[in-house]
Amino acid sequence: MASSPGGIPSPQPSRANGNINLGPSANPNACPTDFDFLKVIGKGNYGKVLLAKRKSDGTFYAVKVLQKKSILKNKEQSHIMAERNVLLKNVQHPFLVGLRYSFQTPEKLYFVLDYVNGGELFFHLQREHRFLEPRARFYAAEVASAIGYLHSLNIIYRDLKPENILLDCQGHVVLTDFGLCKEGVEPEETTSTFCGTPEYLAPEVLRKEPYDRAVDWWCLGAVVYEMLHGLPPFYSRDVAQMYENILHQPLQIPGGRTVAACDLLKGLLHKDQRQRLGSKADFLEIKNHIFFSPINWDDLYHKRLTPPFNPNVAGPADLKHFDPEFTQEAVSRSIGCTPDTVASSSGASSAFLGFSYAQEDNDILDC
Ligand code: ISQ
Repeated sequence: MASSPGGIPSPQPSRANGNINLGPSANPNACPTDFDFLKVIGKGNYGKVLLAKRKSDGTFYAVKVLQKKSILKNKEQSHIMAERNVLLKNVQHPFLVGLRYSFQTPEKLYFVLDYVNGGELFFHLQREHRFLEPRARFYAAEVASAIGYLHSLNIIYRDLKPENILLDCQGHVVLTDFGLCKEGVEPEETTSTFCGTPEYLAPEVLRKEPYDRAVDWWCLGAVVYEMLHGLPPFYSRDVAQMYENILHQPLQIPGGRTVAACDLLKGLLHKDQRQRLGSKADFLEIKNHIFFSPINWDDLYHKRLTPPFNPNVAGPADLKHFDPEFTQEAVSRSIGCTPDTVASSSGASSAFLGFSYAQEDNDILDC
């Protein structure tokens, strides 16, 4: 079996039945009927994240369900494949969501992820408008630790934004949504494909220039800026104006913040990626910045630092921190219920041979 850069075996399609050997983490028998799908807890361009209870043991998971068709239409299949591989590589890191296993039906992809119920950082930020520096520092340090780890695996996260930063039940950061991660990027390499949220786009990305891991430090700067000031840097309601601001407007830092915080923001939000904080020694430069001097990075990694905010959840099924816009939406009967056609050698099914494929006679039996 071939190996990916992180040492996880690359998915190899078995020609006989379209199944794939995913190694020890594969669950070839998994299928949608293993779960009760309870609530929609997140929605993205290509699918939904559902709170699901595994029938066999009552364990809660966040199951990400993606329609193969819509992904294919948007030519995003390579991103999705990257997502699965990246998640498989990252189950070891304390601040990255763990992928337990993945499987597919002819029409859909399923990612069985750890369920994290402290809510989105964005949700808490919207409620409180902005955070004080110690709180912003704690989240920024946990995020930076995760990003540094991804970089050590030659992975660029690319899509760091508050919506992708969750809190666990204790208040620690958990990064999700690896759909835009770029795998196998060596330190000297750059890559020039991108789709992401405009607010956080780095100038080199807007200019469609090749970019490297420094793009993630720009995004960290954008998130820190928003945590401290309540709005993204260079923000304008007019998207064209915002692009213009990102490219040409000098960074404006409102008053009332420490010199260390201002210096960090200036360093991370440097328009020239070669002069940006983190562009030379990567995570080490961030770790050593004076803003983070109160952080003991070893304690941080081992979750020995008490989170500045306790989400106070009653238990694993407590959804109080999820936006009602998501949690009140009925779970579509199509989740696991579509009468998927039998996998064929062309079209949507065959384009996703990187997933374990649980053959079902007819998904409609799942309901
Ligand atoms: C895990 N727990 C809650 C929500 C989630 C959203 C996306 C990915 C993983 C998640």
